[in-house]
Amino acid sequence: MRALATARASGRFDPRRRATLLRLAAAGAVVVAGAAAVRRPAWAADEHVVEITAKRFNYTPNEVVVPAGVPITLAFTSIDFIHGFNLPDLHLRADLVPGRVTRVPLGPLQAGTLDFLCDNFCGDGHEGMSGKLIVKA
Ligand SMILES: [Cu+2]
Repeated sequence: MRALATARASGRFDPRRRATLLRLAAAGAVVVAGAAAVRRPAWAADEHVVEITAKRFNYTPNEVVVPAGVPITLAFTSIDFIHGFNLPDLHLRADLVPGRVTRVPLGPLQAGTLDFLCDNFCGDGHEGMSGKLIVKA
């Protein structure tokens, strides 16, 4: 876009250049759409990933045990609603949009138990939609 603006400002605007820029923008849109269609990203080899499914009105699993001192990533898939993930002790939250994997990197954690919950109202059982992240030394 900067090239287009520069060309306009200088009075040297070339219609062929505009067509090329439009083709590049269209190609970029196709690449972005293709990346969004990839449902499950590849994890790095040293990443401790826990996959969790969100569904009215629970997380599966709803108790997760992870090792302390190792970078942890939670990978959520919602199957029916834009549920929330809120981990108050770490001041973290995310929207869990159906059809995509929502990665929540937590970094290395100290031993203890952290509670998490859904913070998007998802129906009559919403208040009970919660889980525990148990970090073991
Ligand atoms: Cu909810």
